[in-house]
Amino acid sequence: LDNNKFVETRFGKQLKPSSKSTTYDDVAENYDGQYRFAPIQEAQVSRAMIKRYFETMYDRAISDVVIVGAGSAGLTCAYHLASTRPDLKITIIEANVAPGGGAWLGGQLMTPMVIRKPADRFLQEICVPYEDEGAYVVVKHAALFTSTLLSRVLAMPNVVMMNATAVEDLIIHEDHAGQQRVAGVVTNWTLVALNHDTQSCMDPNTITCPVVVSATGHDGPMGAFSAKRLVSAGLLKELGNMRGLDMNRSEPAIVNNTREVAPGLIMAGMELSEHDGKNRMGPTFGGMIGSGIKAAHEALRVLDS
Ligand code: AHZ
Repeated sequence: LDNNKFVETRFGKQLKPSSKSTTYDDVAENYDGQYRFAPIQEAQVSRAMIKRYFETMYDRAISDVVIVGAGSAGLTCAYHLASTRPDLKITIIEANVAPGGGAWLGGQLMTPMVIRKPADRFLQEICVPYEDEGAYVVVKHAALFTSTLLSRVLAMPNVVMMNATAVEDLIIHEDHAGQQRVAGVVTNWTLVALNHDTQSCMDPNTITCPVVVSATGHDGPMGAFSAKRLVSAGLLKELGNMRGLDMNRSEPAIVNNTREVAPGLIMAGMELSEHDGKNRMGPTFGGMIGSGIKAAHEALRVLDS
């Protein structure tokens, strides 16, 4: 990296903004009136991606924290963890091609996003503008929140995100006293994970880590993954199942109960509603922010214990 081109900000190293805007004419002027690109060979493109991606996979096969699910809870957790502890290797696994979970819209395909106080403080921290309505604030488009948070998280040097990759199992070790402990995740390309019944052998990969944060949302095609796996693995008797919508009960309940639900496994966001049997809140996102921050604190507590 040419360090002269970057500035240190509180969000990490960022490109210095250019003093003048780039126009077509500026660029074309330097190339006889034609906009030309520097030449490249196709293999260079492949190698540029392959080298970095597989070196990253090699490195992150041992991570400090794996966050499963890049929705509002998982991303908030990643931001808080990565910014407080730049020394930690934080790896986010997201089953979808597009990270962000349900936070691209405010509710029922409508764009404004409602966040109840005091979670507005997180918007100030990551510099997302909003309208103040007293007890709650409104961001003009949920995508402004999610894209800003994503860019902050991905700019941090200690964060890696692997999209289109599903966690399809947990690594569960047993110590000499017979105590079971989550010790990492089992991953596969999402397309492979969805096609296990059509092919005979598509073995998965693994990432080991002392702490997994699961934030896979409420039940759906892939959601509540770890909660359901805890049941089938015998670590949880039965799912609590998400209860009906009650904004006033649900948000504090999700935040305050964000915790290590099994040794080595912290659960955050709406996945917890399925685990514990808590109410949903619908399109108010303060609970997801609070839960993500609490999950980061819990992860640090487990790492430091
Ligand atoms: O793709 C999923 C989404 O991006 C991802 N995910 C799920 N299973 C996965 C797996 N491996 C990897 N096995 C997986 N990734 O997890 C993300 C979950 O994001 P979300 O937005 O669904 O959950 P959240 O808990 O961060 O936010 C919930 C938002 C809701 S739902 C709700 C209601 O229904 O009442 N209210 C709010 C605020």
